[in-house]
Amino acid sequence: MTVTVLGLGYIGLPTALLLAKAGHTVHGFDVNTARVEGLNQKQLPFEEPGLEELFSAAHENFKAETSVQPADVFLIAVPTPQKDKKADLTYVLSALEMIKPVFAAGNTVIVESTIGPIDSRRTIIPLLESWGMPFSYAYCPERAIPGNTLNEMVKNDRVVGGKTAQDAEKVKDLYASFVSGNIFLTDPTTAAVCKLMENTYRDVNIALANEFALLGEELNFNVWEAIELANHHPRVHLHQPGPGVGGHCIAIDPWYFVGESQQTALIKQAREINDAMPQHVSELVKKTAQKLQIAKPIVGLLGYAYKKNVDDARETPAETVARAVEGFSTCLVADPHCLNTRRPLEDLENVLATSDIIVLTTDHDIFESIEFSRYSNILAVIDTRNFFTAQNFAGASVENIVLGTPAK
Ligand code: SAJ
Repeated sequence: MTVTVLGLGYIGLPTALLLAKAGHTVHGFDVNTARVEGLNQKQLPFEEPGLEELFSAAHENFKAETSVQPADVFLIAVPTPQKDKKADLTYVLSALEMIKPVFAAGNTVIVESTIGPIDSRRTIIPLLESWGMPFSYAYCPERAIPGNTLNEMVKNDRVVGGKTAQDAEKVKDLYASFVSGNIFLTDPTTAAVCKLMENTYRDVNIALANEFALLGEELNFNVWEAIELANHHPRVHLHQPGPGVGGHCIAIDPWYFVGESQQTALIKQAREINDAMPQHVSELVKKTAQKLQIAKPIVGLLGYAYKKNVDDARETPAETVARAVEGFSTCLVADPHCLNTRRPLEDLENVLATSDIIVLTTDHDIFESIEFSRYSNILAVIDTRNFFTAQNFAGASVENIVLGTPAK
């Protein structure tokens, strides 16, 4: 098959390369010409385990292009930001506009971008129908987690939502060329709802864990220990509290239900609980500064990425924590994983050597070796992920405040 992949980001690029490695001829298209040129000079635009090796194995069948090439299949993996609690389809619609001039009767369009529950039925399929040619269509939500994208793209089960049963079968065959997991067939609306439910499930459960963390601080118990013990029950799988929810999925997708229906009280409440966590972390910092009697502390945030061991800072709660903390402190942020962020980041050693209060925002492995005894300037550490151990504090006289545990 010849496949044109539109959008060479966190999902589109690995998908394009997996298709190329499976033997398809793949044209990658991105509106960012610098990214296209970079790829053709073998420069990858972001970090992802195994991506470099995959790129070397696949590059003979893959070419990045600055215009949309004709193909049997057009796969759309462009961003769908949130706008008014709905998926903003601007980039999907503009990708479709770019496909139109090269589209031929019988071609297939696949959308992988996260869209609202009824967007295929309400907008995308009618638009394709208006072109007046026979076509196949499927909505196939991506399910890969940043940091383990390649593995999950190959091994995870997939849901293919075809406009017709034949469309679904056709698209299943394409995915089966690189997916070893099961591929389940359904209609586009069910496929979209399924994707949004997966991330909403996680968001609601993280909100529950965060609420338990607030209870831990109020009622004087250690939420981390309580969750660990509760999870020994065979039917309980509590999630972990933290400084809030980031990333381009869990913090956004639940809104796509809220934007379509009034019957979303729990989903909305969970979003609000998780969105309030950065402010709570900032309050912990403020209280600590007051206790230490430092009028304008230097606060060092460790970690800017939205989760451990990735360079991805989309919707990161660390940015919200930093903005809140800046109201009463000088805030420095260090993250050796993140290189191209809008916020200027500081050198890790510099942050450790100058801060009065350290806040662990992202549990990157590289922070495991920090020895607080080496920095006499640090008076308190606020750990929002229950990350540091006694080893990090050996020989140090630092107050260790852990989110969701009794105030000392
Ligand atoms: N987090 C917590 N507590 C937890 C788990 C996560 O606070 O117990 C936080 C993380 O620190 C992070 C955020 O939630 O800030 C989200 O991280 P994540 O690792 O749970 O998920 P994502 O956003 O990286 O990827 C998710 C995945 N969805 C599910 O696990 C249901 C992935 O499979 C999807 O492909 C992806 O969303 C997507 O694109 O939709």
